[in-house]
Amino acid sequence: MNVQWYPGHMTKAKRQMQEDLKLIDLIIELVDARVPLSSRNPDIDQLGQNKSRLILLNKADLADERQNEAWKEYFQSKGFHVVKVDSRNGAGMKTIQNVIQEACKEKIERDRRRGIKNRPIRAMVAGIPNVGKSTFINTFAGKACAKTGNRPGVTKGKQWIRLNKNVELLDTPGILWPKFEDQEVGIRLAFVGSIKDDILNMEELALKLIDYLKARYTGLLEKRYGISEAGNAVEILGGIAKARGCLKKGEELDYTKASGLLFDDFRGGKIGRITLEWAEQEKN
Ligand SMILES: Nc1nc2c(ncn2[C@@H]2O[C@H](COP(=O)(O)OP(=O)(O)OP(=O)(O)O)[C@@H](O)[C@H]2O)c(=O)[nH]1
Ligand SMILES: [Mg+2]
Repeated sequence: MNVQWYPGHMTKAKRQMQEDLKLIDLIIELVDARVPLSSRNPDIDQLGQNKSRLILLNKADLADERQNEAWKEYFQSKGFHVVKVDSRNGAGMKTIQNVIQEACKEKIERDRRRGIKNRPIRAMVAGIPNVGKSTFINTFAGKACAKTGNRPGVTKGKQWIRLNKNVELLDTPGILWPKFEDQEVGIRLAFVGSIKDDILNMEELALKLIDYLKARYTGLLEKRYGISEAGNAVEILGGIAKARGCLKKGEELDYTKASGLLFDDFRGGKIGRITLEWAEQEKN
């Protein structure tokens, strides 16, 4: 988890992905519903040409439901199949089965024309670190899954998980690299916990989150902490510190502790269902 990506890592991951893609029909791409664009991999569209594509808005339970719908439409308008899911409690899993058939309609047709019967759809799960790939695979595959063992004839002898008679899943999730050029992307990924906290200035980050919440989700901080949102971000963070008794020796407010607490609450969905980038802004 929380892999640090260097150019060498990215080259290696890209090569691995290219190899894996040769074996599959469908890419199941997980994105974090709170940051659906920032949590996408910049190269996947190019790498995944000619493959059926399914985007899962994972952690939909933590994101704003109105935005979930807006993002679903957004990706559908770009030609993707989309399902909202909560991989922890399994919401959305039943829909996926049908959507997979729909997404792979052409392959199924092609097989039929060639007289190939019952060749399962082969899929792989891909996404950036911490987006929920392992959780999704466990929930989706469930207990019924059986590893189908090495396939003869496949160079590397990959392991497959048989989900049912129609679908097989490549058992190594493809870990993708996020985009790094845009600092705002890095900040949003840090908000949701996809970048190591200890390399970041948590207080600075907390102030940014407070500014965003105050503007876009007015009143949620007031409600959670019983504080006023009237002041600037530093004052609000001070208010949270006071409300939660985050104090250093000598009664001085402990902003670092308050920042940690704010992020624990935010990432745990305690402040509310919050989306950090809005689909409306991406329409054009
Ligand atoms: N609330 C919520 N939490 C989720 C969901 N899916 C995954 N998580 C949590 O997100 C965290 C990361 O999940 P993993 O499944 O380990 O993510 P991953 O993509 O396999 O991460 P790497 O193996 O590091 O690439 C865990 O704490 C999960 O419990 C979801 O749909 N909703
Ligand atoms: Mg994992």
